[in-house]
Amino acid sequence: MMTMETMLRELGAASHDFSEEEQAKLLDQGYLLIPNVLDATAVDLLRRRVEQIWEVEGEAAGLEVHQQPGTRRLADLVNKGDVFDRVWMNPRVLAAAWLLFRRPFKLFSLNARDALPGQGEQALHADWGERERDEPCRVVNSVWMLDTFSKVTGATRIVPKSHQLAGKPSDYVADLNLPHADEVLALGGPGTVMVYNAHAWHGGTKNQSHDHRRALHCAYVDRNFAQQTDQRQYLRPETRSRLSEPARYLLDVE
Ligand SMILES: O=C(O)CCC(=O)C(=O)O
Repeated sequence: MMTMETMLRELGAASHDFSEEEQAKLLDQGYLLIPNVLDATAVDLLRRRVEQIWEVEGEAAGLEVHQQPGTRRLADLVNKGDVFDRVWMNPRVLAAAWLLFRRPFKLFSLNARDALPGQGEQALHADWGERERDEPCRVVNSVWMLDTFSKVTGATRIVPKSHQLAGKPSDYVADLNLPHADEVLALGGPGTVMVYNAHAWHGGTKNQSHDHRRALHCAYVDRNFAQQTDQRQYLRPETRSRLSEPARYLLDVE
């Protein structure tokens, strides 16, 4: 029978070591930027594929989860190309997620988000409801930069250490749309990934450039909770036919 530990070992995540500094960043600050997770060829393949899907899906793009004014979104990317396997099964990101969870987890969702020029700003939020005092990490997210994330292009903002607070962001902040005094921007070139404890308050900022600001969001959830995209419901036969046993475990479609 597949277990969490076997899955991590078979997908190559068990052998990933993070330095003390990286571990502190992830566990204490709540996020870690990992450069060069994707090389230029992989970024190009992913950009092409998301553009194809946007073209084909048109007005319906993103509907499986939600659409958002000022952005183009996509959902259920597990079933929309094997090019995405390198994302949701990435050993380094899975190893980082394991550091945060330390308990069995599964894929929550794999989505794309493009903040359109002049738009894309979001209120600070956590990707979970109110956090109980001492509640363990229930959700880990990762932002995969397909374009450069800068102050101008609308990098994601995140408030370090906010994942440790009980309750919800509005218990602490009067206007969640304003910049927060402690927020930092997740800056990086295409191929960089920010992994974060998704109880941490974060949000998109405005894309002030004339270009795309595309990203994939790959999230994992404590295995005892529901997925955002129910993989059993959405799994296509052609996806199932290419999945290894550990991949099926990670999707929870065994
Ligand atoms: O794409 C981003 O910069 C962050 C998006 C985000 O946090 C969300 O859509 O919930």
